[in-house]
Amino acid sequence: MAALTILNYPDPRLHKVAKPILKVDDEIRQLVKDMAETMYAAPGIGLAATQVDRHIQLIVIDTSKEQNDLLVLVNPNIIAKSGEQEHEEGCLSVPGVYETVTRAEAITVEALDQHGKKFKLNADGLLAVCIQHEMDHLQGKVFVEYLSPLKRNRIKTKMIKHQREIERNSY
Ligand code: K2U
Ligand code: ZN
Repeated sequence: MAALTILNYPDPRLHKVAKPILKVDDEIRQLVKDMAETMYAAPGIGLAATQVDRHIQLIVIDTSKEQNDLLVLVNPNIIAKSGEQEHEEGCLSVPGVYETVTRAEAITVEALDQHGKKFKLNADGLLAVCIQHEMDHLQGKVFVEYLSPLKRNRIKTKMIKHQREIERNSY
């Protein structure tokens, strides 16, 4: 198992659009294990492959209290959505920033599991928020893009300073 490096906003690689996975094989299953380890260690309740610089349609999520109920979504598609909810969101690629975002209250998502088996999932509340947040990542979208340009630019400046600090401390 390996903990992976999470890209930090405004890294341009976070804006790459992920490609569909054509074969769910052992290499994908190993990436699932590594992403899950990275997510739990962060800690977080979701992680998209885009965030670890792998531009394929793969998401891991665990919204359980015990952090022992991993959900893996390969090539996910939202086939239905309803209602609206406002929720405070964070992002492992934008550390220390929490802002309210409006998203669909309930969704139905179709995906493959880590063995390539198709499944359908109805989600609402926090799970629906998390799936929509992660699917945005696969489209190259970071949640700060829902904020005003003023707020987004302040966050970008803060994150660039944060990245320079990380690089300064790593020498
Ligand atoms: O994409 C990510 O960076 C993972 C997010 C998923 C998430 C975003 C917004 C709302 C819920 C989940 C991280 O897990 S952010 C950290 C976090 C942890 C617990 C609850 C909310 C956010
Ligand atoms: Zn995120």
